Amino acid sequence: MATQQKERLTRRSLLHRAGALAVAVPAVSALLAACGGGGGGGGTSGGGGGKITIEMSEYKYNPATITVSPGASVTVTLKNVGTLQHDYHIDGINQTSPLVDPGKSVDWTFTAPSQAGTYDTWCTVPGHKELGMVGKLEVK
Ligand SMILES: [Cu+2]
Repeated sequence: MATQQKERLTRRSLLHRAGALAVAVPAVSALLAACGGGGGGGGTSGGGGGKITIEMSEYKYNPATITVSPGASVTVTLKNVGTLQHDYHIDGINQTSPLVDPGKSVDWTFTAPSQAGTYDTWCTVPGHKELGMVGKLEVK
């Protein structure tokens, strides 16, 4: 009985340790993913070969900044994970995606500005830009 109890204690502390690991690992992957957000653009800087997914919700884009090559034909998957319609407008070249319904994804292709620089992006649904639904398109 005493042995059993000891075993149970040991197992519990192991579980405890495993639990701590389980908590720590996603935190690290989240950090990596956050860093990878910019790095993910690395695939796209090749000029349209990479795939960019932008999650749209109230009232933000994730990632907020994407990086593309000058003049590239870029296809982004606009995934609306929110509860309202959203779209994606690029300042300077005045291109706007179709409106995306909640829970839907749309693949939208645009031609990146030929001039390197940072362009503002925002949602054209009234009020959303003011509520912070803005981002950046980095062209380099
Ligand atoms: Cu919006």
